[in-house]
Amino acid sequence: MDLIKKIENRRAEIAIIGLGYVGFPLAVEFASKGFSVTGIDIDEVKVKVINHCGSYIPDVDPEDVSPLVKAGKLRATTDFSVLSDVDAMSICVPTPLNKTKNPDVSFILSASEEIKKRLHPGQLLVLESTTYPSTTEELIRPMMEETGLKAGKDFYLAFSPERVDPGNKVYTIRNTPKVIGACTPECLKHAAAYYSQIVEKVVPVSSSDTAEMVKLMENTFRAVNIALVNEVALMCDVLGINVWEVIEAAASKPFGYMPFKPGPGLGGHCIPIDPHYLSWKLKSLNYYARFIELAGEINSSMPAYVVRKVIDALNSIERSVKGSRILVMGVAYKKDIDDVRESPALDVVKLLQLKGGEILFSDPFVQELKMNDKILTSQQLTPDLVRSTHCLVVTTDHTVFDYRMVLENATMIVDARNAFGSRGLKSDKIIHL
Ligand code: SAJ
Repeated sequence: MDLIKKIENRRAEIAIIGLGYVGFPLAVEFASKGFSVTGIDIDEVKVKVINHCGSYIPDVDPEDVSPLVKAGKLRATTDFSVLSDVDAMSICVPTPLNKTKNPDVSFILSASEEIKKRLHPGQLLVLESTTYPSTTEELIRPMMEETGLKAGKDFYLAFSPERVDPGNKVYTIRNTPKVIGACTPECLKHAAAYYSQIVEKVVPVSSSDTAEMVKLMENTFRAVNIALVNEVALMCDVLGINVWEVIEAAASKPFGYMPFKPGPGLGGHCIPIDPHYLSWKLKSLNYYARFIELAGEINSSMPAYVVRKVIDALNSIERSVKGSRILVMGVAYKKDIDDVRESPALDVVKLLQLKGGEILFSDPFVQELKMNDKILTSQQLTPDLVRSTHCLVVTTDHTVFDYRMVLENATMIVDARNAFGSRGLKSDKIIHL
């Protein structure tokens, strides 16, 4: 039976390589549609949790995992040899930056090597990991065609960017349109048939390069606009204007404007990283992506700006950072999630520690942090604890915090997220961005 038929009657065997915040939900989605899905990850802990019907991703409910595992529709393994028996696979491995802020596609390459060993006619491969334009066409395609098999004839190859927004309850895999670009029309047809089983809308584009660029455009758009609004915060500070009032009023414009908010910097595994994949690729083609580089400079200067606000706050009560007890509220990279990757709050903690402050943190989603060789554990936010501090810093505005209690008991507060102002809580002891 040909692959499209197998996909359409959900008989295709599927593998999802990489079971992180992209791969694990994707595996669950395909399995819940009736496909037999094998998740592959190098992390044995992830594999064990899944095979025991559990979940380590807040957006994936164990209640959804359990029936799928018990029905034999979903399983996980560290063994890539299963790829010999699958018909279609999505590669969802990380694409970080290395120490010199250059793209690290080693995870894509090692997954591709494993696929190549088992590549056989009739298989569909889709890369989902965010990467620079030409990765699919110039890196993966030649690797696979070294086997003698041809893309579009013997196997099918496409790129389809992930659009997972961790914690977003409104937009899920199902109702988020899926962009797909492929190496040949036949490849596109197969990839579209594959994803049409789990998403409402597929958005085909003319090539895998185009699809790779779509994703980078989306995330560069965010990084640049966040940098712009961060610079507006710096300008308003100089002008003595409340930037939050400016932003709120600007957002009343019903067209031609999109509200972004200043903050302590840019966190997460995508927005701070993806644009540098684009600027790196362009540099190799002698083009300097000025907006991306400038946005990076501004966004990464925000933690130090927050620390300057803490110094001002302590100064107003004739204290220095050294010898003061400072509590950081929220260390995840954005509110109501547990992920601390690239979180600017970590930079704020590090900088304050280096200035000699006694730094505590409170984050209901994060139990402990290892900072400057110190292990910090999350503190319960109680009136006594708040009273015992000289200054609190809101770096992540988790919904669950009791802002009113904090305001009643705090000496000074630096609010990097307008967490108090947005709740109508005003006071002279609050210094905002
Ligand atoms: N941030 C601001 N101001 C803003 C918006 C965000 O400072 O106005 C900060 C956040 O606090 C966070 C960082 O930027 O530290 C990234 O925030 P994000 O909302 O972009 O969240 P991510 O990185 O978890 O997810 C994004 C997706 N988010 C949205 O579209 C809202 C989406 O861009 C991608 O699907 C995803 O990255 C990805 O995986 O590429």
